[in-house]
Amino acid sequence: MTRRLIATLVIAMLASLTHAQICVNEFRISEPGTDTMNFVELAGGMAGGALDGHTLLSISTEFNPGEITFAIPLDGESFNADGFYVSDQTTSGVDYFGSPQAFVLVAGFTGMGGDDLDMDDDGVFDAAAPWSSVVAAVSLVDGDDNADVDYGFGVIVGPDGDFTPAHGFLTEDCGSTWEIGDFGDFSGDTPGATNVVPEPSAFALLLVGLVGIIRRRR
Ligand SMILES: [Ca+2]
Ligand SMILES: [Ca+2]
Ligand SMILES: [Ca+2]
Ligand SMILES: [Ca+2]
Repeated sequence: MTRRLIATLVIAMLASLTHAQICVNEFRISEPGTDTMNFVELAGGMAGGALDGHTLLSISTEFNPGEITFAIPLDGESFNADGFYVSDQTTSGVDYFGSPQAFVLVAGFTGMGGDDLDMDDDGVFDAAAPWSSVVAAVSLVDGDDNADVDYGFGVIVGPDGDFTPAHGFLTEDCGSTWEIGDFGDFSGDTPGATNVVPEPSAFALLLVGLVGIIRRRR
């Protein structure tokens, strides 16, 4: 291998590392009673990687679609040693609405919280979006009669019956399959740590076994 080729390969490797596949990995937006445990978890970052220049947005996709309901600047923040970053309610002070919204991690944000990117609510941003790039995004939907808007962020999670999922997580960190968690049970919440698919309970396994027996008898 020539030195030039080796240098090119090293540069390509470094580029792929600095642009590690960052994802929105888990979220909680509601719970019984007063919300205290809202969070959005990012994963796939470099250990200790800085989030300077990045902003976490919540963009409404149902009521006044296109409104940047929350804009959380991440300057000074960084991924932990395992590549996770959690924006939680305690530190951000943000209590997300329990309605359809998109979580969008952007770089180079030039807008403000409260900006409405879609004044005529036609599902298309009225002007160039106020950021330089989308790093990761996920859209939450519900199952009610109010149409949800899809701004094309790619990944859609929900509905949970008629509701917006209160808790959602990828079954593998930065994988491709979302699972909807429980509204009132936080035992499956893993902010800042690897996502875990809960083991089915003994009762659920018993039910599965019974269904199998009934099916075999038919
Ligand atoms: Ca709007
Ligand atoms: Ca529009
Ligand atoms: Ca809806
Ligand atoms: Ca997690």
